[in-house]
Amino acid sequence: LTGCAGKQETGGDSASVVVGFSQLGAESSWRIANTVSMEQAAKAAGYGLMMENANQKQEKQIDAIRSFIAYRVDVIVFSPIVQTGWDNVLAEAKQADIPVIIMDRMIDTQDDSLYRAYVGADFYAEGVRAGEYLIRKADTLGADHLRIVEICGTTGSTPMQDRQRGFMDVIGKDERFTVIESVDGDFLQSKGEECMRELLQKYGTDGIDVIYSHNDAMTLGALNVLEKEETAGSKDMIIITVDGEKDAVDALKAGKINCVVQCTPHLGPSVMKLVRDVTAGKEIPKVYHPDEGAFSDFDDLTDPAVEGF
Ligand code: GYE
Repeated sequence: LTGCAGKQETGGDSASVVVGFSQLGAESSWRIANTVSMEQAAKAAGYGLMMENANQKQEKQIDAIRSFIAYRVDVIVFSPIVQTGWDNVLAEAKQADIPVIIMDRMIDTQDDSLYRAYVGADFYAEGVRAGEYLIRKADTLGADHLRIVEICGTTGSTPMQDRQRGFMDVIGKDERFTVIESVDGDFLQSKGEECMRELLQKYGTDGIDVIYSHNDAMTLGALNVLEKEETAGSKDMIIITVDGEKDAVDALKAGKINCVVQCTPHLGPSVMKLVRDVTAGKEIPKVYHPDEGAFSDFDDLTDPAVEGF
């Protein structure tokens, strides 16, 4: 087992399937819940899970995938931090005849024989939901000029690109809306705070009407900054966020956030079902998107279905 020191193995026995899982990091509650979902689903299926956490470094993910190939795991699962730069290592996996399942974020490649399946959210649809909420809100308020700041996730990642594209496709041609700035918050709460501080310095609370943030961690960071500001008498901004972690849903119920677009981290069971089918030699679907929706201040927020993860 050279080169496999420090890997975490759970469940299964020597006769069972071993899944090599490269997680991209631990940047948010979403990610942590996703890791737990993978661990629990592997355990429930009786599979060994060899997991490596890359701490937001693509090179570490590539190293992990190479070590899974060397170890000859049965299936490789990974959540790519960014979209590009995977072709070589995936060609090595293919060469070694090890099926690859991409989970959560997607890759950008010309050769879709490099992976067997993709399981993850339709991030474009999430961006569309965020935009549709904003249109409805503007209609309700009768607003004719709304200045938007966008706090983006990790540059080059699928959720960042598609949440932006979906949103812009809905609001971009509507003259009531101007995106005055898009900043990179890297999906981190600390960066969300930093971005909000800088945006406030530049525009003041009076210069910003809408915050569209690509994940809850950054939104909660921004809220921390705004809450301090509020004591100095700031106005109400329309805040739209994505994920649906408990703290964000609670903030929605408390009236601090206006819309939470859902993105489920609970992908483990779907992934393990594909692992079962692919190791049994069955055909598997190439793309699987979980069902998702959104909660907002247009909904009855006392409904028990309005719940975070
Ligand atoms: O929205 C964010 C996390 O890739 C969908 O990554 C995931 C995103 C999620 O850091 O909170």
